[in-house]
Amino acid sequence: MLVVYNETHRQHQGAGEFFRGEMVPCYENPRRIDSLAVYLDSQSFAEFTEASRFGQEPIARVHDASYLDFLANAYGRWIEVAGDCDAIPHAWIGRGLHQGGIPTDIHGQLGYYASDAGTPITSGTWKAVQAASDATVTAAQLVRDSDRSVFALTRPPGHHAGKDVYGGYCFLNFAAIGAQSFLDHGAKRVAILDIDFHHGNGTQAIFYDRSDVLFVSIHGDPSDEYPYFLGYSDEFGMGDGEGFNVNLPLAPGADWSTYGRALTQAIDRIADYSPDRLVVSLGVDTFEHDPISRFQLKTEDFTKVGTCLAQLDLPKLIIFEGGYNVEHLGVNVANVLRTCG
Ligand code: OKP
Ligand code: ZN
Repeated sequence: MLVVYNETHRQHQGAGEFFRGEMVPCYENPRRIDSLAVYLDSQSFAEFTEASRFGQEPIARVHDASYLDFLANAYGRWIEVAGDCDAIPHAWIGRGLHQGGIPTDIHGQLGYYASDAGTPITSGTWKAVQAASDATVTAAQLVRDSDRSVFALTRPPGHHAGKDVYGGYCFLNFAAIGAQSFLDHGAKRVAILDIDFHHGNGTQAIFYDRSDVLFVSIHGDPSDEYPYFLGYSDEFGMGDGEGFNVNLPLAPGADWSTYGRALTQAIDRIADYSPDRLVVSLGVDTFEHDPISRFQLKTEDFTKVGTCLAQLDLPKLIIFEGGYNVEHLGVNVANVLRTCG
């Protein structure tokens, strides 16, 4: 399998995230990709290639121009008032306490565009997420050209980013950028299967009123898991998108017997949609020893995940999302990639 890799991810390196009342070292850090890349490089099925440059255009197909302008300049504006440290908001919009305007102050803008306090903007964040978008669009192009599955080895993850909102370690939604890029190159129907432990709220929201993208997600029940406010089973899509959003939340502790059934359901729905292209948001934070998640998949279960995915007989654009047990990331991801077709 082709693996699109870029070094620039390293430029996004947050010092800490706010969790349980204190700053803790970021779970989402460059060691994740370092460990994963070393492992994949040792596997004969993985063939590394570099990303090409596509610039802002494919990003602007998904995200608002004003949001991209904010991301590009946020850190520079932050250090003028806060000094050389990561930018994190301290104030948010409360329900019913906002008429729609965007404040001019950097603190106000951080609160306007952010959804949580766990997603620091650092000096290199904008460079890193642009490079990750390039890797994604390169991978989509390689899927089209080669008719084979391609893995975009990127970080930070993307599936919590909405068209004008960041959070959950995510700034740009790479699954959405990849799906839109397929549509812009002739696909009529694209399915996105999100198997990260956390619900892909950003991806869902971006495509919620559209029928040209089917979004299917298996994740921890949001009533007691991040992202809390979306991911429930009664979210079916709206307008033209009604019937094209499928959430399969599972209770904490789900192991293969439960997870495998949900995956079969997800795959049946996707097969039924008969997409031209398939994007997989691959998080391996469903692993039993993930430090921030609560499913119980074992390393050998990821081979079963891949084998199930192989039933969808389409080349896949596979995007790396979550997975925070740095030591076991490589083997878990490789077990999916080796078997998924
Ligand atoms: C991103 B992805 C732990 C609290 C949870 C946000 C989790 C974002 C996960 N620090 N904070 O879906 O893997
Ligand atoms: Zn996750």
